[in-house]
Amino acid sequence: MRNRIYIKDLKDNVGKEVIIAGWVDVRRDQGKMVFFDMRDMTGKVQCVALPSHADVIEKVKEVRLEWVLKITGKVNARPPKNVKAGAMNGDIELEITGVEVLAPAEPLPFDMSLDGYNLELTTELDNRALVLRHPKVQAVFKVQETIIDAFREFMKKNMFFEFQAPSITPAVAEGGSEVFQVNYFDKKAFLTQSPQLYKQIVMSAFERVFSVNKIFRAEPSATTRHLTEVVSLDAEMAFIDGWEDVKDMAEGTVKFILEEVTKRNGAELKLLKAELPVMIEKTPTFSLTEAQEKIFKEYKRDVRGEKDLNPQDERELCEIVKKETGSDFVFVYGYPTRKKPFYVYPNPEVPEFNHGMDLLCRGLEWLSGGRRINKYDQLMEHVKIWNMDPKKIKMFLEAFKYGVPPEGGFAFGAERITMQLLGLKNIREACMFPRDMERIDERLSE
Ligand code: AMO
Repeated sequence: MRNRIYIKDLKDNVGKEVIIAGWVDVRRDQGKMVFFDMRDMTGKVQCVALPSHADVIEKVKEVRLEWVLKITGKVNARPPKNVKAGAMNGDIELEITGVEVLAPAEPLPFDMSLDGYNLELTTELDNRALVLRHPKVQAVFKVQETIIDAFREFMKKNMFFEFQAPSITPAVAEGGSEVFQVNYFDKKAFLTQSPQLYKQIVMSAFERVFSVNKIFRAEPSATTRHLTEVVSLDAEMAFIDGWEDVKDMAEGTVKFILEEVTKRNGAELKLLKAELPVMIEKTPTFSLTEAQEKIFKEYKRDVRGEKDLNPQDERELCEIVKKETGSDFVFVYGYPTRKKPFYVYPNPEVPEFNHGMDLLCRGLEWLSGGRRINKYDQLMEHVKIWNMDPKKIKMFLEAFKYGVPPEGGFAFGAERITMQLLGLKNIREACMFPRDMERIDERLSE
């Protein structure tokens, strides 16, 4: 729009006539005057229609919340008694001299004011298009934007190459039944569960690689921490000495993300009353066996020998570590080899346990990764034991035929980090358009 200025720039135009455009955010009628706040992508400002502009008063009388207006007006300093210290544009207001309605809006179905907004999650999701205008909802996705941005930035700083992974795949990477099958012309294919095999192929040519892409998991249960479509932040690196190098890179990535969110999202964190998790100098790290011992010792609950940590174990371990060290984060490594995917590297000293790892924070898994098998013969052995069809992963195996250095990598879901960073109760709040068993925009049961 020609000649339009952004609301954030009004303060530099005191005394001048300007044009702004945006939405009506709050409306207040006071006697013969009409006040309303206008909102654009840069902020808010109070506008006032004075009785001296009879034509303007007549026009703005019909204006309601969320109407889209183009306003011509004079930027005035507010009288000292009306100054709102600390608020954006708290010391100025726009005296309306002309108004054009660009689009009217229907009456709002619920309270969208800053403090009055209080919706059940299902109502929020049913009304996503409107709710996205609320500053608290926007704050969540602004933080998520930083998380993804910071991941990219940290990877590039460390010489990782970004590639695009395919979403349609001939084989199941992670195993298990949590996979969507799709009709692919006259054949069957799968929506990718993870770019795992592709990041390993690309790593074998580029050394350090990362991708930001969608993964799909046919999660058959409705939990507060699972989605069926996830933004996965994936990394893979060659020439490692051991799984600890992967752990250090994962730790550095998370640390950088926390720093960037602190730097860029102060306003959003304040609005959401969010306190970021604490990462100490060296994140505490335990083998699965040690973690289970800790839980037994502290809570007298015997999970020793179990193949994995269940949600209660994850919560309790995080509580113990927080109490002992102040860290909200903890790494767990050394899972039973047979319980994890075929590509994970078995510990040469104790082959029943592997060099895979998870990063937990505030009672939940954030990230998985570890060292991978890089020698072709060992990989083929695992392909056999895991009952994989080598024809379906021919391209992956081919990379390893021709020499691949010791390597590893990790991945984490952008929604899960967003949820945990901000202390949200449900992962659906951290996904703009969540897909789950019960919803693809609309509720599937209806
Ligand atoms: P994994 O299956 O543990 O590992 O997934 C990695 C991370 O992705 C996120 N995530 C999910 N988030 C929300 N809903 C889901 N259904 C969901 N599934 C996964 C979590 C999890 O920690 N290939 C390996 C990674 C690797 O080894 O590099 C993998 O996919 O944050």
